[in-house]
Order: sequence, then structure tokens, then C-alpha cells
Amino acid sequence: MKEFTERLNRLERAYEALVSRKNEPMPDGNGVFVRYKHPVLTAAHTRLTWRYDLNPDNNPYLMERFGINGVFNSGAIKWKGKYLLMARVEGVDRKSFFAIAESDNGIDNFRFREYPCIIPETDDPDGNIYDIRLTAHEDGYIYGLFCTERKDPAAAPFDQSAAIAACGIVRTKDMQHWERLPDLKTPSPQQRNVVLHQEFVDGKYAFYTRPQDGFIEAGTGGGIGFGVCEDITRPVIGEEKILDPKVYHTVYEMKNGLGPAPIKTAHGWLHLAHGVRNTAAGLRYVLYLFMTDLQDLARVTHKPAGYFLAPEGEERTGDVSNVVFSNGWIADEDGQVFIYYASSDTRMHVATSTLDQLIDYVLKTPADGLRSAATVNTICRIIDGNKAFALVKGNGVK
Ligand code: M1P
Repeated sequence: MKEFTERLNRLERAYEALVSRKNEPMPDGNGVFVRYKHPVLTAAHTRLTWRYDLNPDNNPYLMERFGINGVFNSGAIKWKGKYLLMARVEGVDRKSFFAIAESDNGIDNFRFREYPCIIPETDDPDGNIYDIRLTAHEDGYIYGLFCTERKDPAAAPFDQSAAIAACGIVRTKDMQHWERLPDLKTPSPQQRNVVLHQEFVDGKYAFYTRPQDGFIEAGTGGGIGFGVCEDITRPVIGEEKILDPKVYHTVYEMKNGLGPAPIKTAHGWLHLAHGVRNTAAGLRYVLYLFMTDLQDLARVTHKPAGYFLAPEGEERTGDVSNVVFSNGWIADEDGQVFIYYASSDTRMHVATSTLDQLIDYVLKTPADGLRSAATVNTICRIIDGNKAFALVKGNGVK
């Protein structure tokens, strides 16, 4: 019993130290955003009461009874003055579920609520659910669109990995109780990374989609699509228009997918997305930004070349290495933007910027010229433009 109590005290102290640890901005970023020293959520941030049976009679060795493998790909929303992350928590059993962690400042002290989210199922039970995008819609509900994955019923008996991904939909008015709506139907056999736009478009619900032929491979599908439906309680999209396709020799040549719902700005809708390319070391996921027209939501008006944020340092390793993925950001009233991103399907981070900086980045960063010579041209133009501004000697400018 003494050992049990001592171990429990140690676990509690370590947990408390972790969840109350102050985060620090990292110096010398690229001027577009600021990274932070510590992840905001990890497996170790999940409550001890989820992982341990604290009854010494049942669990004399104080073993973990339910291990957590990772906490990543979180939806985000500002709710009653707090920053909420609705995280994808993955158990050691490989099943993902959602749980909400809250913070007062958006950069540290995220604490999970007492229980994970209870997500009702449809008549066709979900095998695995993940990657929720939260949208505060003008109809008054907060919607959560997520991937529901089920075993492919057409798979051969020897094939235990073929799956079908679809878009599940829940909604709430209190961020506690979730009403499940039918899964979204689209012309595509596979759907992940579906996001609900926050405003009606011609009186209809508008969705960003990501049609794919296969569970992993985009095939003839791919690209970020756009479609509308009349009634979200019977959600069917008849036609998907690709607004941001995959493109040869770019960071989104293999596939891409929208991150969170866009932020409305005076210049257009600001979007955050992930792009995927193949490498000899496997798939590499990076984040990029683009802007669409305020009225014509399926028209891209600005798109900087390449990535906005790519895995760095410890972000580069984890369960699925070389991945950054974002499905949540929060734009504050004062212009600050909190970009929540996961690294390598393992942990959650925050990067901060301002709306002004992100708009400046998107409007003024050169677009991809799609050829090496065009890239050299772009750099030469910048060098020429800098000739009049060589202000300080010895700093690499002169
Ligand atoms: O493993 C990287 C990511 O792979 C998938 O993203 P996409 O649908 O673009 O291929 C998702 O499973 C995502 O959860 C995961 O982070």
C-alpha cells in the first residue's frame, strides 16, 4: 500500500507539473508565425483517471489499465472566453475518439475535461472516428465534421485493411451534448477532410470536400472540392467542383485537404490546408495557405508557392513521421491567430501569428512558377528590389 501511495503521488505531481507548465515562444522565426517550445497536448496530458484504476484492491501495482498512444489533429474553437481543442485521442487499441481540452490563453495549461466526448452513432456504427473540424455556423449550431471509417464490406476475406472513409456530422449548442446527423453523401466513394463553411451560400449549406478513389490514394480524385446541399439534416452533395487541385511537382502533388473552416477577411476567405508529396522516405505532409474570393468561394485568388509550415525538430518524428496536420485555428477579436497543428500523428502544437501578417504573407508571397527557372527569376527579382535597401553593412545584405 505504501508503494501504491508513493507511486500515485509521483504520478499526480508529474501530471500537475506537465499540465501547468508555462509555454514559451521560440525566438527568431521566419516573421510569418511564432512556434512555441512545448507541445500543447500529448498523450501524457490525458487524465490519470482515464488511464488508471485508482482502487488499490483492483490495481495493487497501479498499472495503466488503458494506455493512450497519441493526442493530435484537433478541432479548435473559442468558447465562453476559453480556447477549446477537440482533440483526436488515440488509445493503444488504435481507436480514436474526441476529447475537449481547455485553456485560458490558448498556448499552455490545456486541461482535458473529465470525460471524453460522447458521439452518438448512426445505424451503421463507426469503426474509427477522427479529425473533427468545428464550424460555428450562422444557423446557430456548432457543427463538427469528422472522418468516420468503416471496414470495406466489399473487401476480400484476406484483406483486413481495406476501409471506407466518409464524413460524419454532429452538432451542438453547448459544446457538451452532440446530436448526430446522417453521414454526408457525395459523388466520391471516399471522403476525408470535409469542412463546413460558416455562412450560407445562396441559402444552402456549403462544404469543402476531398474526393478520393481509395482510402489512401487520391487516384483520379484528389484536390479540395466545393459543393452545396439544401438540408443539413439530409446531407447530400450532388456536384463537387475542385477548387484547389493536386499539381505535379508541388508540395501537394499527391494529395491535399482543407484544414479548419476559413477565416473571413476584407481580402477574401483565408484558408489553411495540408499538402502531401511522396518521397523515398514516405509521404511528407506540410501546411499551406491560400485565399478565395469573398463571393465566389470556389475561386482561388492568391496562393503562395510551397509550404507555410513544415515539420521541424521533434515534430519530424512520431507514429507517422514527417507529418504536420492542422484542422483547427482560432482568430481572436484583437487580430491574433492561434494555429493548432499536430506533428507526426503524435502530439499537438500551437503557432501564433496575426491576421495582418497572414494576409500579408498570402497576398505578397510569390506564387509557384512550377519550374526551377521561374524560382530563380523570383529570387533575382527580390535581390534587385533589395539593392536600394542595403541598410546595414556586414549583415549579409551587402
Ligand atoms: O497520417 C497523416 C494523415 O493522414 C490522413 O490525411 P489525408 O486524409 O490527407 O491522407 C489522415 O488520416 C490524418 O488523420 C493523418 O494525420
